[in-house]
Amino acid sequence: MSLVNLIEFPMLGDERGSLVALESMKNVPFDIQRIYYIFGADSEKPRGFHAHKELQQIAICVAGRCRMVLDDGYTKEVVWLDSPDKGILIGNCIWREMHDFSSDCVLLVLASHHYDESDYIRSYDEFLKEAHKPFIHPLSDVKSINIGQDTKIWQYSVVLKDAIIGVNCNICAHTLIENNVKIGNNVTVKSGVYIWDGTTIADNVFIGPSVTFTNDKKPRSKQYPDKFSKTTIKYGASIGANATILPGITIGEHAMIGAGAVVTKDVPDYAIMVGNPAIVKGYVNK
Ligand code: T46
Repeated sequence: MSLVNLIEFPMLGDERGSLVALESMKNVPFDIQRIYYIFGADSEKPRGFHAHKELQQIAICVAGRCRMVLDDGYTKEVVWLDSPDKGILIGNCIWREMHDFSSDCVLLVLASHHYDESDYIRSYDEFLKEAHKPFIHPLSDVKSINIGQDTKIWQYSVVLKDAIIGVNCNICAHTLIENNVKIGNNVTVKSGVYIWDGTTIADNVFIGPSVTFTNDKKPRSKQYPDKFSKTTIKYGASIGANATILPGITIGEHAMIGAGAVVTKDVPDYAIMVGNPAIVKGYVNK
């Protein structure tokens, strides 16, 4: 999706000249709380260099032109503002810079909130942190604060306090992650997966929907083993939908576990496992 969200305002012109009307919640998608304008800006002195936590704005060059740079922490885009009937909508958490003001430039800005310095993020590093902060869906229950940047945790997922989840993971809806669980970076956990104490999942692992992990070889209600068996899924392994991983198993790097397989023994690196009990069907190459 482009960062440049231009709004074209209808020109209500006639032979006497042009007129543009800006109306809250009509052609301006927020309540206008403040209007300011920048003029007499020095073309050699760029402005902006900040983002806002909440503020939404529309900037319109009602005279002259300037070059705006927008940055969402992933990509940058450049747009020339040079027309009084064209406004750019700048959402929250977008870094903006204004450059190359023409001497006649008047930059009009409509803002969704009153001026509040505490809403500014003026350090680029702080902005990047904010832009890449994990997304925790409001319908999830995430107690851990050890969730890496760019990770997403979706609806009806429960993550207990001591779980550790790396960067850029996708933890889909309806998952449970217990305390003594360590998940690396770039891991996908599809829906319906419960990850119990004693499980370590390395970087780039894919866990398909409804994969079943276990950590107790002889489960009895209200009788607990001295310690729960450990499960280790190594770098780049994939586990197909509905596979069951019995307690104490290590799955090797890049291994591929077929859908519905029941894994009863450690899996070598690169092995393709299928069936119940799962057997080596072949090997994937790098
Ligand atoms: C933005 C870009 C497009 C106020 O007291 N009230 C105000 O409403 C505004 C906008 C600014 N100020 C004070 C704060 C500073 O002491 O005016 C001074 C200059 O503001 P700033 O350095 O933030 O100006 P720009 O041109 O770098 O940025 C402005 C807006 O602040 C900002 O929200 O998105 O224009």
